[in-house]
Amino acid sequence: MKNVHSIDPAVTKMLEIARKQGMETAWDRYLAQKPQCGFGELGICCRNCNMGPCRIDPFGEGPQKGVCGATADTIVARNLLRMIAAGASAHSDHGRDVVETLRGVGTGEAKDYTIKDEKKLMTLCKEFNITTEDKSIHEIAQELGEAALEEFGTQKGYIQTIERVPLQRKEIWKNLGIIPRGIDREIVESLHRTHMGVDHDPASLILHGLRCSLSDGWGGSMLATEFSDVLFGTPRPIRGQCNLGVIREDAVNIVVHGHEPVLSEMLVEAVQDPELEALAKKNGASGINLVGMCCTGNEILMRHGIPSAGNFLHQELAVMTGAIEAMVVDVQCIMPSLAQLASCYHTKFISTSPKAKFPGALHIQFEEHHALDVAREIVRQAIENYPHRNKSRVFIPKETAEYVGGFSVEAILEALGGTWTPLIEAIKSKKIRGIAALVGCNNPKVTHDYNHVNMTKALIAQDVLVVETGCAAIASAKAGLLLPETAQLAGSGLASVCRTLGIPPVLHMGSCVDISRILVMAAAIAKELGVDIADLPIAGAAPEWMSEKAVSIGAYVVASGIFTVLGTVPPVLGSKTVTEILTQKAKYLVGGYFAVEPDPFKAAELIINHIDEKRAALGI
Ligand code: BF8
Ligand code: SF4
Repeated sequence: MKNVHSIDPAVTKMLEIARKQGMETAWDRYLAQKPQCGFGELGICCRNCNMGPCRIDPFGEGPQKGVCGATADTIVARNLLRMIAAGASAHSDHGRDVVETLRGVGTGEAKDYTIKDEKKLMTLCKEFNITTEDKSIHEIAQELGEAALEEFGTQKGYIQTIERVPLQRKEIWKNLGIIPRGIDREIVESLHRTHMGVDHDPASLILHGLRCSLSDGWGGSMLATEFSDVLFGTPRPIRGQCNLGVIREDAVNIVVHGHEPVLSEMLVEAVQDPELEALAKKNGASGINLVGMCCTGNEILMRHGIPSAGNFLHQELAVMTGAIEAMVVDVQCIMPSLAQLASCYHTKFISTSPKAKFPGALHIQFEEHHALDVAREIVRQAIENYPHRNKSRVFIPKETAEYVGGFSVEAILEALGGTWTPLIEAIKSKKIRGIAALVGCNNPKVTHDYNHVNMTKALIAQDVLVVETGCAAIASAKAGLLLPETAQLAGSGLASVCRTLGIPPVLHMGSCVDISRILVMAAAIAKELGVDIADLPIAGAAPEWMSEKAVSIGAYVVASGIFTVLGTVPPVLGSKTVTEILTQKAKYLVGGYFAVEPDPFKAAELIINHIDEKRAALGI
């Protein structure tokens, strides 16, 4: 699909507003960047030392080596490893903040947080070999928090959550030497290996990339998910509204955008404060309307049914409605353009993380030891900004869609009646042909939401149960695909399972760190069947990915044995060797491998063929 920015009518309307008001968006800046640097696209430029920058001539006429002698293979593999390390560090640092909050609950420092899922707390204690008898809940939380913090720098040789992996998989990792030894360690070693003059062998660099990514998927991200569940509750199915139409003309609108639920959960609490509610009314508003965006939006959507104003490419458009009193952000996927854009409206752009500052933003630092006070101050600032809204500039597109989110592994198990057997039976009888995980971002290189929505539809039509996270899940929510009624778009087998269980054919499993939920589910099904994850009729896809986190995700999904289709081209094609390892050799090494397919219908076919192959091998 060419020359169309988005399939979402709300986006099309807002882009018209942007044009009329002379506002610039990511789509404009993308066009201004074209043609994008060919060396960068192929991954063959290196700035890792000051003898460079160096680049390799892709046509074979110019230089084929950097000043140090590094070849295209080395440069591409090094760049890829750095992307993985950056992605893994983002997820894992998020995980660390959540774990620290739990420890803070234990010590009493994080006094505004509580423990919402004691059962999960106890289960995790068992996993981390922590005894709980005769200990208070606070002592337990502190001890578990400290044990989990150790995982980042553990010296015991491997991270604890690796025990969740089926034995066959662990054996593969052991033989390849890629069991992650500690979360921070793998990231640090990635930077060491890619420093000038260290690791130059593309296979060695990629193997370490897999190890580093595993410390994210089975480590940092998994801790983020599990500890968020302990603190904020394990999600259960919940209904809500989605898209820019959730912004209200008569209310104080606060958008919370970014990733860490440690902030968004406190805002959820603060907006319920009767005093602030009264202040909003005093300032002429009907109330306070908190809406989410991107993954932090997913976190509060999953647990509270808070409306989501949209996915990654909606962030600028939300400000352009002219009805946002505060855009509150923490970390990751926040466009720095928001600062200047907000200054063209009355919107306060409020940064909160000591790690993420933006020139032009109002910085109100979020501190976990007085979290609720900070959240209240942010809400107060938003309320007091309401009278500054220029009503003549307000345009809110009407589009909203209903969704059902909240499918944690626990919720799926409950829907199945407490065991995996009904799901496994449905797979065996081919009512469910297989499972596909669609995850990842938006990217102005491709028509917004087009790949997500069309791939999802194509897969469910062929009886593939789709599980989603991140901006992919929001795309489906906006398209109305996250509803039990969507069963009518599914093949007859999948539709019958959905009707029996009362679930949608597309399950929203959370934010991007919650891809760890998908791993846990895959591991559980594999263990139940007595096979490796790589033997299951499952696949992954990132149809519109853009972030380095997505690179880490792709790597750990593949390393976990799962075939993965990418919808935008990764910067690796400058090396035949690296491309071959990722798309072919990986299959023999770890079971999973990558394919690149920008067409969502063809990508769905690749997944279905893969699922059928796996079914045949299992004899089902
Ligand atoms: O972690 S899907 S654009 S919001 S990176 Fe970002 Fe991509 Fe959205 Fe969440 Ni994930
Ligand atoms: Fe060039 Fe080698 Fe330095 Fe990279 S590490 S910039 S290829 S000299």
